[in-house]
Amino acid sequence: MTRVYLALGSNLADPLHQVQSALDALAAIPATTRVATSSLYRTPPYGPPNQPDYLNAAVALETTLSPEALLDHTQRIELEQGRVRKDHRWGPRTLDLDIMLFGSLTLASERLTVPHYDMHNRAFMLLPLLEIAPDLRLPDGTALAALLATLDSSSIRRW
Ligand code: PH2
Ligand code: MG
Ligand code: MG
Repeated sequence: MTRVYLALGSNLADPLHQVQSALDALAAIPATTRVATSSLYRTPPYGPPNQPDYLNAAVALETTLSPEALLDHTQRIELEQGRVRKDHRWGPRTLDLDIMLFGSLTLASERLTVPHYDMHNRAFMLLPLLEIAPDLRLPDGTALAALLATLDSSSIRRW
C-alpha cells in the first residue's frame, strides 16, 4: 500500500459539481481507497489572471497501483469530466487531478514528475494538503508546514 496525495482543481462548468463528481470517481478507482479529503477552498488564479477563481482541495489515497496505473485513472476521470487539453499553460479547466506525492517516491518520467514540480510554490496545493497531513514531510525531508510558511496564503478562502 502506498499513501498518495492528489491536488484537485476546477474553475469551469460548476467547480463544486466537478469536484464532488471527482471525489466519487476517485473513491471508485480499483485497488485504491480514498482515506482523507480536505475542505474545499476558493483560490485566485495562479498564472494568467483573466480566468475565474479556482476550487482547490487535496485528497489522500491508499493504493496498490503503480504511479503510471494511477495516472491512467486520474487522466481518465479528467477526460470523463469534459477536460479539453489546450495549448496555453495554466489556463482554465473543468477538472485537474495532479499527483503531488506518491509515498516517498521521487520520479521524473515522460508522463509523470513526483513530487509535483511546482507544489513548493503553490499555497493552493500545500494548504489543503497540510489540513489532511499536518506532519507530512516531502521525500527530501522538508516539513510541509515549513514549506507553506514561506508562501502567502492570505487570499485563500473556504469555498
Ligand atoms: N492550476 C493551474 C494554474 N493555476 N491556480 C489556482 N488557484 N489553482 C489551480 O489549481 C491552478 C491555478 C494549472 O494546473
Ligand atoms: Mg494537471
Ligand atoms: Mg495542475
